[in-house]
Amino acid sequence: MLRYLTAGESHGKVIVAILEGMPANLKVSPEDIDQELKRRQVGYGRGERMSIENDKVEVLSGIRLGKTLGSPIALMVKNLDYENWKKIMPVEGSKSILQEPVTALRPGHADLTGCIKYNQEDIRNILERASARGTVSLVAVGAIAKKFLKEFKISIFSHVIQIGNVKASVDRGNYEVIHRTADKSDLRCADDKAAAQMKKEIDSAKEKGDAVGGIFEIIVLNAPIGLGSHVHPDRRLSGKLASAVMSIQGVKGVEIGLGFSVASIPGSKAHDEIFYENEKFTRHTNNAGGLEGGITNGEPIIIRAAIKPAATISKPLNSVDIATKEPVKAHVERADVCHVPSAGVIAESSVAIEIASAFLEKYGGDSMEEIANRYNA
Ligand code: EPS
Repeated sequence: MLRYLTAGESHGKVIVAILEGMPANLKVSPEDIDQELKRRQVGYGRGERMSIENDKVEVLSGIRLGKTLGSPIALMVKNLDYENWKKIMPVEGSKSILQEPVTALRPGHADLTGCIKYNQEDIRNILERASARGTVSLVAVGAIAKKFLKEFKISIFSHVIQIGNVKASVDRGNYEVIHRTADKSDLRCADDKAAAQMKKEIDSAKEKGDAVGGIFEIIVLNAPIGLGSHVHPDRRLSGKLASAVMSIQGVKGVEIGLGFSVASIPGSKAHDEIFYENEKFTRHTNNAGGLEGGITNGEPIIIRAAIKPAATISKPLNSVDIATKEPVKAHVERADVCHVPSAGVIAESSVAIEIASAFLEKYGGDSMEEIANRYNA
């Protein structure tokens, strides 16, 4: 239903995206998008790059007088750091004017797999696009999807529940509090005590020349019953959500609801009993994480993802030089020590795009008014 395409290298001129399929008459301003871009940039443990960038969108098409036209929406964000990389990232020129190629492979990055696949000798030709900088475009598109969902009172937020070995403890009965507290925290963690420990974990990784990963959780509130379908694998919303989150740089595990822990409890404890109260079907638990049979069941959608530590670490691992095949230490360049909080914001966008798409599939129309009529009916 919604389609989007992104382009841009980490130290290239710009990051761009085109979103197609958004209905007409949705109110969106560049500020709505910038707000989300700003949320993506913050987070304790980010590297120096974030003090250079100040991501702001330029809307190139698809929005007029503050409302979508139903036509493709083209978005562009400038890489301010490009000024410092012009000599390394020119579109034209010969090898001789470039810096030395990057040849020391980083374990855990796309360096080796990408160079072999695309027949490249300079790892920079791979790392520039593999970089999580590219998620700027995803978040810009996701901001519009979120704005669309908000019209139907569907909200999405994320919070960090683990950094390294430090785990947060939150009161799951109150999503409003989790949302508010996480948004105020520079680690996007709703447990202040744990957040203080998490910062120590990040500081210690930095001191050791290491990096640290973690787990974040995404919560979708007020999604109606019936998004997605059980009838075919590629229509299951659970699969689409897992794929969207798994496709974010660094994500190595995704779970929905109880996730992996469901394997160790009996069926009598695993499933959410059904009640009929106040003229609607209700649950007193949400182990399914809001999805049954690949379809939303009206409960909050709960997704968690584990993200590995960044592959660029200042105390580099043993590796091989792609040109000489000799043993070397892995390539080191400026990087984030921890990017788990940003990954949560990025995943909110991936999830928003999938939910908006499923919503359009069910209640679709060409204008917001048409969709609202169908939804209300
Ligand atoms: C990244 C390396 C760092 C991060 C970058 C992702 O960038 P640089 O190499 O310029 O220091 O800061 O993330 C962003 C720039 C961003 O906007 O999120 C990597 O190797 O993936």
